[in-house]
Amino acid sequence: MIRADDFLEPARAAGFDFYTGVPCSFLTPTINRVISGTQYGYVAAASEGESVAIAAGAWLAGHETVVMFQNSGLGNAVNPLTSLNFPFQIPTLLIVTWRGGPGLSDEPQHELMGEITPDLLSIMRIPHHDFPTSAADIGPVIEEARHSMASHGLPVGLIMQKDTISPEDLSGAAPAVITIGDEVNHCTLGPRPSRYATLERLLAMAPDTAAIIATTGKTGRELFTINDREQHLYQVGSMGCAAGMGLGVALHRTDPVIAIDGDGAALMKLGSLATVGSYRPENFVHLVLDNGTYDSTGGQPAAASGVAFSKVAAACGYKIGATCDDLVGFDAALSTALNSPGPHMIHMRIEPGSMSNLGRPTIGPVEVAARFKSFLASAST
Ligand SMILES: Cc1ncc(C[n+]2csc(CCOP(=O)(O)OP(=O)(O)O)c2C)c(N)n1
Repeated sequence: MIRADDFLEPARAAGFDFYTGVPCSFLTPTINRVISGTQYGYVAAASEGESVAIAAGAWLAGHETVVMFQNSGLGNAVNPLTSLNFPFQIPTLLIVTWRGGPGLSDEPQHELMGEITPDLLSIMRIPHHDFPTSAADIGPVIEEARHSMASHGLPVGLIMQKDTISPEDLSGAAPAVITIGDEVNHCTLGPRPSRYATLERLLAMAPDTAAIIATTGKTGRELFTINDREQHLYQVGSMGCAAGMGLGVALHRTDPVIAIDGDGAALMKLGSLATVGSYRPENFVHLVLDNGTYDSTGGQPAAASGVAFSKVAAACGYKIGATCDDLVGFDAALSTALNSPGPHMIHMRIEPGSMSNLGRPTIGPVEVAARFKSFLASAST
């Protein structure tokens, strides 16, 4: 067995300075040590897919990241790993435990994933190695992972077996206390604006220092069509990951970060509201454009139309959850969000539909990520 610090300290020296994930009993000592040591930043995610998105945001904001979870959760992370990290070339060091691993008598729910864990990583083109089990192997493994991530821009996996790390106590981990936020209702119940008109208004009001992350589908395409700027990131895939990525960025700057969701995408990773509400980045604005449908795929009714996103957000610890259904209310909600400490949720009820001459980003994801990263690096804070 090695000690958690035998791995964490050389990893820190190699530049890994941001940790996120979801616990597994095989990871308990490592996570306990990361949480207890003030030198390591850790964000507890609500799902493994969300942790991948949070790490992607932290990487865009200039950090080298480590994502830790159980191999069961690798299933939850397949979508962002394949449709966010891969196309945008966003690296992270994945520590994946190996429940159901070789020679291990484990629970039935781990049997199949235990068999396929290395193959699943390989099939996702994620290079992987055994997590080091001796002190002598740690340096070379970290160095090789760092080198691979820098040269290919892709995640690297380390598969951790049971009892690799000696026990560590958990200390200094005060549970996040949620303070229920306020709700504000600006609704007039009149005709609703389009997504396009709302995005135009957003761009007219947001300062140039704001970083804007748009969810998959027509939201990103409309944003691109209105104006294409380095401070925009169009999430072409990873449905539901806008808030997670936004959180990862927002925790590392003070200028505004605006994550634009659809109602379908927000429902897909509703747990992200709780993560945002417990880490409470004051500069975070979460805009849900709610047309009640999966508009981008043909207007099918969304899973749960009519959800009061601002109530959910306030209950999860957002400072203010505002609901609006016209541009006057939107102006008021956005002005508050940009000029007072958040996190803020703006639940904007809009008409379904899009413009006829809708464009698609002509700039590829790798370039979008690179210029967004350099925007974040060059912006004042
Ligand atoms: C994980 C995943 N599931 C499904 C899709 C297909 N898909 C792309 S956009 C979209 C609809 C998104 O709906 P919503 O978030 O409400 O935004 P809207 O299209 O209404 O603006 C769907 C289902 C996808 N890209 N990824």
